[in-house]
Amino acid sequence: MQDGFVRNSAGDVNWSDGSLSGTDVKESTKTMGQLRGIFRSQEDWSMIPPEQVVYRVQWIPPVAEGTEGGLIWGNTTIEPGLVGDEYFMTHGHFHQISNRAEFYATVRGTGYLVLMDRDRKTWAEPMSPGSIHYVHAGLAHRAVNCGEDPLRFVACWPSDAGHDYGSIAERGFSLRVVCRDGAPSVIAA
Ligand code: PAN
Ligand code: ZN
Repeated sequence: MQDGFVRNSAGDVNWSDGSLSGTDVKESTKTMGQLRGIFRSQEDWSMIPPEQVVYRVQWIPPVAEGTEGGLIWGNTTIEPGLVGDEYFMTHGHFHQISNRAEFYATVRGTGYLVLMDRDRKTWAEPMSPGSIHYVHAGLAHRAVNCGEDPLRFVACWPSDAGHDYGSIAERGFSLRVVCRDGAPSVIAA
């Protein structure tokens, strides 16, 4: 084999859980303390240790974040758990550039992908292993783990999409996913 003709340009995905390996893998962790104001009940939120991990994200940026025309591959693992009657979930965001879409695909676990447009019309798509979710450009998106095991999904988004967390921090989504009689229920917020 001649040097330079065959090489791996990004990294490796373990399809059994979506995890990534390789030299360019970035990682971040979101704890309960970092999710202040996201869950409905501040009182229930304050009873959970702030260092409790809610979710982890891994991603590979083959080009610098912010670069136009590139893509980023990543995954998210949301731990199982409840804040009062509300399931553990991601913060949720709009993309900063409003015409940037995204794919999510579930690897393990069950839950919902909550989607909301700028008029606050909100709906939810069930997530289960193998489900593919196209997040249309302009929609806010949040994943919710309704199962007893971690919810793991992979995602691919444009490298210049950016993350607008402020709108969600201020007003949230207009739907919440809560546990009613042991089963998930999607209710108006
Ligand atoms: C995902 C999310 C990831 C974590 O990679 O960033 O699931 O959710 P928050 O960013 O809302 O904390 C994605 O949607 N990227 O665009
Ligand atoms: Zn996104």
